Amino acid sequence: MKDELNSIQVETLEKIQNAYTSKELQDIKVAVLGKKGSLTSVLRGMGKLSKEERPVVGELANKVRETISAEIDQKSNVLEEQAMEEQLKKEAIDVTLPGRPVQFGGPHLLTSIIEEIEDLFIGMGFEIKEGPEVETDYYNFEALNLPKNHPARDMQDTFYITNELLLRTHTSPVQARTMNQYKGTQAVKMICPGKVYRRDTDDATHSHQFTQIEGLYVDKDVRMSDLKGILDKFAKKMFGQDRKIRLRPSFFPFTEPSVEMDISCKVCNGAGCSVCKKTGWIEILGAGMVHPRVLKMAGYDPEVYTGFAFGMGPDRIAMLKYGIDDIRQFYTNDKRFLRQYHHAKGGIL
Ligand code: 2NL
Repeated sequence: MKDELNSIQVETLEKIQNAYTSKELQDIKVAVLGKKGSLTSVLRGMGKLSKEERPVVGELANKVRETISAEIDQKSNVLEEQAMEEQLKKEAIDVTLPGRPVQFGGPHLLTSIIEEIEDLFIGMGFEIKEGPEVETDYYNFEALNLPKNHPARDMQDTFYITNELLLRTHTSPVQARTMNQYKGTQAVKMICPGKVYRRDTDDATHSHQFTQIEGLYVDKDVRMSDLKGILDKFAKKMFGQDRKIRLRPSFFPFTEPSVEMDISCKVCNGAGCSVCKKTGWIEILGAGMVHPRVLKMAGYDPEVYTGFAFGMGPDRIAMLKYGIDDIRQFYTNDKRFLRQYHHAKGGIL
């Protein structure tokens, strides 16, 4: 029996030495010290021993168990430590490695231009107002002195949804709505940027959807000279202090008199080039004094109130400013095109 115990100890210690995982160690423990383990079954047979032999073998058996237990515990600690070290090695983060590059987005060129224009007019006391893109026939046409059968209301130029509803063809209805809301009780000083729609076939210079910014200043005693002063300030801030402006007579159904504004060409400084089509001037916007009928329909007495209005196209301004020759570039979202203008300022105008 002593030999048996000694060989259990020797064999088990060797197995422990060769164990590589906690599971293997656990299996060894069960196989030797467990209920059906080899050491346990030896101890069970002690009943057959003589009185003299029993304590001697008992003592040896206890020693063997303690030795094996201690060895298992120690090996278990070693294995746990190894496992931990391996895990730490696997999960190690090298904080000195360079980060993965992140692609930043940026504002669309039209957004930048619109925000720049908004800032300039906010600085001159104008409010920004927005309105619906699906409009009524009344606010888009009727209220702006474009009565039924006016050529501008042609089905060929307008996206009609029903007889009464359409996609707005300009942002003026936002202004007509504002005036209608105030009903002649207070002044209006606003600009309204937004998307507008026309039934056009898309090509390099036409888009069925583009952007517009219109401005309106209605109060007692607003004059043409106020319009000229504001537009001159705007042109100089937007295109450079050395720019001159020029007003030419024009026609719009909602203004009387109506004008178009040019700025002197920065590319050739008036000498004539391809950008200004050899005229030395570049058309930037249309404007005029609000037609008395438009004021009256919105509840403003044209004998008391006067006003000016203007409208411009950010698409056209961006194309002129950056030498862009195809309006579709703004709407086809080729990131290589858009990325060029993420930090846009300046340009050729
Ligand atoms: C252009 C010309 C213009 C207006 C827009 C307007 C609005 C109201 C009353 C009177 Cl509510 N006028 N807007 C006036 C003159 C010109 O736009 O060439 N736009 C791109």
